[in-house]
Order: sequence, then C-alpha cells, then structure tokens
Amino acid sequence: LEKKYKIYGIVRRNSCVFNYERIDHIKDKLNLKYGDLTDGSSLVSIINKIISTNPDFEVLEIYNLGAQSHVQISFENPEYTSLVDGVGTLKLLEAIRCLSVENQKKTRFYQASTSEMYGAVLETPQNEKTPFNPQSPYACAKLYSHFLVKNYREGYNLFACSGVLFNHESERRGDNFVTKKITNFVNAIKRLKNDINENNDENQELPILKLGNLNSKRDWGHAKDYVYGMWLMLQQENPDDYVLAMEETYSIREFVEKAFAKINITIEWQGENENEVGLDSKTKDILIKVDKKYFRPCEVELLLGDSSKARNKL
Ligand code: G4F
Repeated sequence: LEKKYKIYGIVRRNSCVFNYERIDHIKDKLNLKYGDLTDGSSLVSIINKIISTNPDFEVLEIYNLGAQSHVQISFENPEYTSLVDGVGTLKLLEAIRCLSVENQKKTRFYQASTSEMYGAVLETPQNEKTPFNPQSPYACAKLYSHFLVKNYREGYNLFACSGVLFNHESERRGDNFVTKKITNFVNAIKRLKNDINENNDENQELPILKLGNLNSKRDWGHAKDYVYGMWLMLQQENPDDYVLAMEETYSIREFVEKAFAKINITIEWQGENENEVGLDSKTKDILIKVDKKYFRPCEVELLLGDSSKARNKL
C-alpha cells in the first residue's frame, strides 16, 4: 500500500464470515476475492479478472504466501498441506503459463519457499547451494513447489523467484507459533502480577506455559524486513532464488529466557527432557512445563542462514 500498488487478495471462504482480524485496519484498501489455492479455476478467473479490469497494467506481481504453514499441523493434515502448499503452487504457475505471451511477460511470481526445506541440515550455515533434507509433510510440499518454480522459470521463461526465508516474526504471527505463544504468555503473567499486587491477592494461581522442544534453534528475523526482501526479488532484471536470514541462531530456551527477562523474571530450569520445568528463580513458581504433545515426529534442530547472495545482489 505504501508503494501505491493496487492490491488484490484471495480469501478462503469459511463459516466464520468475517475472519479478517489481522487485516482489519487495511481491509477497505484491498480488493478481496473469494478463492482457494486448491481451486485452480478460481485462480484462473481471479487473475483474468484482474487483467481485464486493468487493461493497461504495467506489471502484475503475484506473491504466493498462501499455505498451511504450521509444521506440526502438517503431520496431522498431510494431504491438505500437500494440496495447498504443493499442488496449489502448480495451479498458480499454470494459471500464469496460460496467459497470453504479452501478459505473461508483464507477470512476476514470488514463491514463499522456506528454511524448513533444509530440515535435518546437511551443512551450516545454509545458503542457496545447501542440499535439502525435509523433515515434515509441510517441508516436502514446499520443496515440490520450490523445484516447480525453477522448472517453470527455466522451461517456460517465466519471471518466477523463490525466497528461501528463515523464520520471520511480528505481532501478527499466529498464536500457535512458538514466539507468539511465549510472548503472549509473558504478557499475561505481567498483567496478572500487576493485578495480584494491586489487590494483595497472593493466593491467585499463576498459569503454566506448556512447550515442546526447548533445544531446537532458529534464525529469527522481523517479517517486515522479509517482505521488503520479497519485493526486491521481483524488482531485479532477472528472476532467481534467494535466502533471507538474520545469520544468528538462538534456541527456544534462550527465547524464553530473554522474553521473561523483559518483565524482570529470571528462569531457572530443573529436570530433563519431558520432565523439564522452568521456575521463577525468586518465587520458585513453576511457569513453564515441557509437554510432549508439542514434540514433532521429526524435528528440525538447527537453522542458521547465510544470506550473503541476497545481501550482495539485492
Ligand atoms: O514457531 P514454530 O512453530 O515455527 P517453525 O516450525 O520453525 O516454522 C515456521 O518457520 C518456518 C521457516 O523456517 C516456516 F516455513 C513455517 O511456515 C513457520 O512459519 O516452531 C519453532 C520451533 C520448533 O523447533 C518447535 O518444535 O519451536 C519449537 N517449539 C517448542 N515448543 C514449539 C513449541 N513450536 C510451537 N509451534 N509450539 C510450541 O509449543
């Protein structure tokens, strides 16, 4: 919107009719259409409609950010994840391939590839040349899309890029991703402690944050920077794939400690594996418990990106 683009978005119909909370503040400035990545005809008709209502358009940038993007849920819904995150990309690429030559030349495609494709990493840090070793249905579907983009770029000369993005976070992150889960909880504890102090109610029980693997490491950045990176990829003369990363890695355990430090609580760890707990070192209240419900059948233990190509070229 800052770039004065005319923006179209695709919304999945669901029974909660107004499911727009994360875009509520800008919704009126967007052209939202019902569609679905599993419904190729909806994609074709939306793209055709955009082109026919903007006959003099200069460039059509298509960002495929749609996905079942939760890694753990992909083990529970593997087929759906594959259809949306894998075949959905094929449907979008086909919709572009079927445009007239003139319109195809004016269309640029961005695919949200992911550092999850490195999986059980075969090299550290990970860059564009690192071999992939996916560890979830989500990562397998994304890898299929990643190679499709390369095929369509090389085979049909489409301007199609993949951004291999490491974890990117913001206040808009969904509540069941680890950063938001932890920060929401720290916020709740801060409010509760304030209430307890104001009301002198020392018998009030504190809630407990249940987490899975505390030892996996992620290379986290801010989503806004990454979106800028996506846009830059589509402004280049030639399409290519790029890694975007902060080039620093921290464990979930460190993230927890740093988040609690913001409200002046030092976490003391006790126990091991699924019996591990985190206590407030002063009051000895248990604030965190490991719950094996959040362990994944296969875990990605260490992500650390090398984004020198993007830093040099973009
Ligand atoms: O926050 P997460 O669920 O993100 P994850 O799995 O790294 O995936 C995110 O980043 C990818 C890019 O690398 C994207 F492709 C993907 O779509 C998504 O945006 O989990 C981060 C880590 C994992 O190791 C997980 O096992 O945190 C660990 N974890 C520990 N306890 C937990 C929890 N993750 C979640 N979601 N919930 C927990 O309670």
